[in-house]
Amino acid sequence: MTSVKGPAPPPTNLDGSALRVAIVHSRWNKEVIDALVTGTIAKLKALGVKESNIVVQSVPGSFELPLAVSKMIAGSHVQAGATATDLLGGLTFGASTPTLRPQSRSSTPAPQSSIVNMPSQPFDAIIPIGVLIKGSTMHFEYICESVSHALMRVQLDTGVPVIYGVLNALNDDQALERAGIGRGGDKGHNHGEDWAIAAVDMALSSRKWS
Ligand code: DLZ
Repeated sequence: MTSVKGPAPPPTNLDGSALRVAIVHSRWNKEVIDALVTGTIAKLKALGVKESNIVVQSVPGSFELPLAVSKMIAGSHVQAGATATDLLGGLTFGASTPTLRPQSRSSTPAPQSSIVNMPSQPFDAIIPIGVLIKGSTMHFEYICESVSHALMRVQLDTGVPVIYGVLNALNDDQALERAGIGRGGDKGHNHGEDWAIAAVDMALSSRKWS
């Protein structure tokens, strides 16, 4: 039996060509993060957002996302961070790692963003991306809850759409399936695509509402 759960089809008139969007992703659970960031960027571009108007930054873990989002919004009138063009044109998010747990210190680090400061259009939306996978302690519960509340607070305090791109998965398989890279027969669906749609949708609506 099919489920009733799921997003409605996106509006057909989403035109992101005038938008500037930021992605800030954590570096934990890199294989899943890489797939989600790639899916998000691909969908943003499919909706017309220019590669040069997609800024990508990274933070150590999901706990660091709210502060990064807050700072990026505050400084978003300047160009800071790598654009999707920088990343897709040379740097990559790194090779997939066989496990989902944090990379060992000897493995290749995720690319660091180049910082340049130039006047720029403020961000119309920001997409924090994190993958929390439940372990054997209460860590997961505390981080999931505090990060969710903090991201909502930044969104309401700043008036800039903050998309909820945090997966709270009970195990590796749930995380993989929600990034479209499931290891079973069904690869699942890349939620990064939904986050890109939500970002463009909210950015365009926010312009009308304000
Ligand atoms: C410490 C930790 C653990 C155990 N698990 C995750 C996780 O599944 N996903 C994630 O994004 N981050 C995790 N972290 C790191 C914390 O988010 C944070 O980066 C550190 O506690 C440093 O503040």
